[in-house]
Parts: sequence; structure tokens; C-alpha cells
Amino acid sequence: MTSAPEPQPGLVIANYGQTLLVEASDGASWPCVARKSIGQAACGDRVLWQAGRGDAHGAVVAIEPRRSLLARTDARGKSKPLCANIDQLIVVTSPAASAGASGINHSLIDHYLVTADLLGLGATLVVNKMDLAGELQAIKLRDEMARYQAMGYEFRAVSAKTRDGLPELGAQLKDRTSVFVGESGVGKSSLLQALLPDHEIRVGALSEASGKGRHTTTSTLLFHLPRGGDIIDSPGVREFRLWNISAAELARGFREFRPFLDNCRFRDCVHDGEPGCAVTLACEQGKISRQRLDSYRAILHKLPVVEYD
Ligand SMILES: Nc1nc2c(ncn2[C@@H]2O[C@H](COP(=O)(O)OP(=O)(O)OP(=O)(O)O)[C@@H](O)[C@H]2O)c(=O)[nH]1
Ligand SMILES: [Mg+2]
Ligand SMILES: [Zn+2]
Repeated sequence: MTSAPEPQPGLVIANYGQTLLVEASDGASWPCVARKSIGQAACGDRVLWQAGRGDAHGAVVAIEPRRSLLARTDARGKSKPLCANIDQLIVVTSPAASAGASGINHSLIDHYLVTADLLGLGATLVVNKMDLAGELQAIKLRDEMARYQAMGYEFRAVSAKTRDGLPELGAQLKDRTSVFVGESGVGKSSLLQALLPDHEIRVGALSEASGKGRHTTTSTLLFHLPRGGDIIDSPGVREFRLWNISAAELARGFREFRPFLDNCRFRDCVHDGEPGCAVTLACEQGKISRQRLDSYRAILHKLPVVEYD
């Protein structure tokens, strides 16, 4: 019997569930399965892997230590790694088809921003499909986003269709690993396609020839930017659940709450209507927006266990 091939370093560039696509140092990619004992590998993981014999899949035998990990929690509270070794979250939204409202899903945005803060990652808000926004809607959007900018988050208004704002977004992605997250249909894959003209990425338009199903993204995929940096496309979500964090951690994730958190009457205040709550008072005084406090409370009520620390 010949001995097993030497493990070599690689990068997970796609996660299809059971099968991982691993990019070798020479740029070629190989389908692999992960050894059960090593835990779940995610897109963006640096791994050690062994080539398979003949047509057989390779084997991922070790996951290198991660500098960051974004995980998703399912309805039962089970956490699943989504992508690893990322530097920033690109939170993508788009204006609603109907005029009037801005159409932005604030609760989902706030979930992602809190997640980024708690993981120590950067976050940028991107509103795509600005070509569809009417004049009034565009003003309202920029107004709402100005609030996030005041908290120190980057904001970009872009259009994958007209390419408006894409050079600026591209500059922000350079030499970093970024993951595009957000609801289904907001145009994450379209933005990646616009930034990566040499790749062919399937986007959600109905196939005109067959009229069958939308090409919604179902796997997490990593692409290299031609001028340095990696971007990861992820499947759209309706809701993003935080893992089992404490109420205190959640409140700290709302970064503009921080100056008030030590001033509540009760040390274990969760800022949900308790008397003498400094966060509620700050909201009444216009120092914290109503929408953010509502978002915080909505997330608080959904935490699997509210721990007081
Ligand atoms: N008008 C307009 N349409 C866009 C723009 N960007 C994307 N679209 C359209 O929006 C639809 C959804 O785009 P996708 O890129 O597949 O959206 P996604 O966020 O990747 O969706 P999931 O993969 O399901 O999460 C497609 O029909 C795109 O052609 C844009 O800037 N302007
Ligand atoms: Mg997609
Ligand atoms: Zn309080």
C-alpha cells in the first residue's frame, strides 16, 4: 500500500454542504470532504488537505486557527459557521419597489451591525438598486443612513445596474476579506458580478428561456478581487439570529447606547421599560433614535435566554 499524500495548505472557496471546494497554493481547486473530527469548515477557512486518489474527493484534515468567524443560528439555536477569517461585513439592502417608504429592513441591518461590533469586525451599509429609487425615496434613504454614519458606520449608495458608486465600494474592499450579507434579492450577487467582470456569477433574474426558478444563491462562495482582497457571497436571509449572548452584550453592540449604559438606576437594567433607565431617557431626549431602541428590544425579546450579567 502506498502512503497517503502529504497534507498541503489550502483555502476553502465554496461550501456546498457536504462538499467543500479547496483552492491549492497553485490556484487550482479541488472538491473535498472534511474529516468529521475537525468540526465544520466554512468558506474562507485556511485548511490542510490531502488530494484524493484518482477521481476521489480530497480530504480536509485540519482547520487552521481562525481570526474571525461569522456563524448563523437556526431556529433551534444551533450555530452553523457561515464564513471565516473575514475583516468586514458588507450589509446590503435595497429600496422597496413601492415609493413612499424607504423600504429598508432596519431590524436586519441592526442585527448585522451588532454582530459585527461584537465580533470586532468592520461593517459597511450598502444600499443597492439606487436606480429604482424615486427622488423622494432617495432623500429619505440618505436621511436614514445619515443616522448610521453619525454612529461611525460607512454608507454607500450604489447600483449594480448603472455601476454608480461601484469604484468607491471596490476601493473599500481592497486587500481585505469581506462578506456580502442581507435579504434575498437585494442584489448581493449582482454587485459581486459587477465587481468581478471575469467571473460568471448567477444572479436572481428569472431565466427567460425556461421561465423556471430564480438563481438565488444557495452556497457561500469566495472570490479573489483582481487588485487584491477577497469577497464572499452568501445566501440571502429573512432573519438573522444572534447566538446566545447576554442582554448586556447586546446593549453594548448598539454602539451609541454605550455612554448611557452605566447610568441606569438598576445595575441589571436591560433597558426594557425599567424605571430610571438611562437608555430610555436618552431616547426620550432624542440622543438615541426610537427605531434603534425598538430594534434593540425586538432582538432582546428573541434572545434564547436573557442572561443578566
Ligand atoms: N434595477 C436594478 N436591479 C438590480 C440591481 N442589482 C440587482 N438587481 C436585480 O435584482 C435581482 C436579484 O439580484 P441578486 O443579485 O440575485 O440578489 P441576491 O441578493 O444575490 O439574492 P440571493 O442570492 O437570493 O440572496 C436580479 O433580478 C437582479 O438583476 C440594481 O442595481 N438595479
Ligand atoms: Mg445571491
Ligand atoms: Zn437601562
